[in-house]
Amino acid sequence: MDKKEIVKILEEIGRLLEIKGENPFKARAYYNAARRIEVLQEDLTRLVEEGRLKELKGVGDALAQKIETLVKTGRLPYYEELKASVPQGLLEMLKIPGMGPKKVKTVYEKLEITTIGELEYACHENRLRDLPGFGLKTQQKILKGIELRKKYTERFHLPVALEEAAKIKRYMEAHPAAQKIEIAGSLRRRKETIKDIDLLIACRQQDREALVKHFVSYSEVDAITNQGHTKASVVLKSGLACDLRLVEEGQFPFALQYFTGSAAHNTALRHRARVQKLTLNEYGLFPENAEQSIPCASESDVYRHLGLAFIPPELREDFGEIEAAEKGALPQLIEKKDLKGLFHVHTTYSDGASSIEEMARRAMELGFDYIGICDHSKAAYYANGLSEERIKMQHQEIERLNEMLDPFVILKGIEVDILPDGTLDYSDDVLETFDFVIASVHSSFNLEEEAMTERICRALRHPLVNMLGHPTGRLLLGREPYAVNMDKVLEVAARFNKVIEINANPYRLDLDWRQGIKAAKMGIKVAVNPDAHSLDGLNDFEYGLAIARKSWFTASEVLNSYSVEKLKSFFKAQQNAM
Ligand code: DGT
Ligand code: CA
Ligand code: ZN
Repeated sequence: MDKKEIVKILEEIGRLLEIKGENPFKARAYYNAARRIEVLQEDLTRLVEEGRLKELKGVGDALAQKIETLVKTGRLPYYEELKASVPQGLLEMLKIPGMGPKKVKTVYEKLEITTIGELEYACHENRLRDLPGFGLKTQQKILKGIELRKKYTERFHLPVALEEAAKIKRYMEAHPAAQKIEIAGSLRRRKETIKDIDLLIACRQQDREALVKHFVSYSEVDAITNQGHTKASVVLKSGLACDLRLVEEGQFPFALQYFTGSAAHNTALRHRARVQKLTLNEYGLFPENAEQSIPCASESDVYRHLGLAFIPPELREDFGEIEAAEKGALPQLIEKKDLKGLFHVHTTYSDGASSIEEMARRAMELGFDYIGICDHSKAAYYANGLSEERIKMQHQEIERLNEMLDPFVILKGIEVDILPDGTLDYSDDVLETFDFVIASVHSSFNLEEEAMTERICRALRHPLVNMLGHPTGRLLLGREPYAVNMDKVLEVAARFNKVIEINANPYRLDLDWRQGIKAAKMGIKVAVNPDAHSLDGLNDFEYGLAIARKSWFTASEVLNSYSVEKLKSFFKAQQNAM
């Protein structure tokens, strides 16, 4: 092991000791030893062999022995054990500018944060701002650092990708040679994360060069990775890549179908074409031995010629959509116009940034008839969870606002913590004062699968629980779901007529749509919940709506399509059914 590596390990030991909150002198001794070795003129191995390590200032017996072990064996059990004793994400967090060991220790201890993804989420929820030694400036700096780091990761959250795609689409549309233009790929399918933007344009052959040139000259382009006659690729300043493909107008429907994917859907579709003695590719749909494609004016035409109903892009994942399209059994997917209200809205009563009235008025502006306020319960002390006393205050305020804002309705909800044993942190007589109750897991993420599953199922069986919040706790690109058997959870939800949340926050999108498809088949109801912590957060419902569609949901199984009256009786019926 060379000197550089040894220096690195000694420094890391120092940082680990700091994160663990050990005696500061101990950490400092390691930093000091690292410095001494770094500037050492002599050969370190010789120093070890001659037993002269202790000549280095500040290096005592114990430290000398550890360095010796490192030099001689290339390993140090003490270091390995130390490293294994803290979550790995904490060390990664140190790479974020502004995050020193002390700060890492603070967020770990106070907020149970163990990954960069969780840290990012906590910044968005203003959780760091109020921690000792932090503040708004620090929080902003950390968030900026995380965003910079993300530029070099592989996949992106939906909002960034959608925004970048919309901008570049507008930019390309402004060119007179673009006849048709569409975003294809995973973005059009509303996958939960996106690798790159696939942009498709129809133009005349003689205009291709000009369009490629226009594309690579876009002001947001950071690097050009490919520039050809019919395609070009760039990396945008945000780190997101964008592929452009140019086709003739007649090929556009086929190319759009092809580049929308998914690859699995396309493979299945090509298979089907072959059975019908047709060849399907990005250029057309060709009968056997034919040079000319069957003309199609739209994607619907392409599907029609294959004997299929039009398959909405969100469903093109090879999850049974082709069979359903053949039988005319595709669901009538929920649409924006079906949504009458939103649940799971936080306010300044807990960790939200706006008042109940502000949230309500924004929801009215968005055209909704009601919102369900769901602040945190008392176990969520880090989020200023509500004491029984403050619940009463909040309910009085809601009643006053309801008189003022009529016919708009504010529902009294709560996001109650599911404690590790599956009980809730309010008594039944408190829970009864709400119009509805969402139960969520916010702590002890590390339970074994069986214990976690029973924890959640137990909460779901509680007669006063109406919905399960963010069922797996995942943070997209940030934190894995906790170990939970979702099949069992869905079974319990189906049996007791409980609603599963589709958390619409683009960092969560939890329930995952793959589970969502199962839930829809089982007749389980879902709610598209923005989990809004600010006025703008209300708009997140759009992402949740996309996931509800991607999960094959029709309006009738999505709670947000209910009127207030229907909702109230539904919630009552849920409780009485138990
Ligand atoms: P992403 O970019 O990873 O978020 O997901 P996609 O689906 O956008 O994947 P991408 O960008 O690699 O390709 C866009 C579409 O092009 C893909 O959904 C289907 C089509 N495609 C690309 N390569 C192939 C392929 O090798 N086979 C088939 N069947 N389709 C392909
Ligand atoms: Ca793509
Ligand atoms: Zn929550």
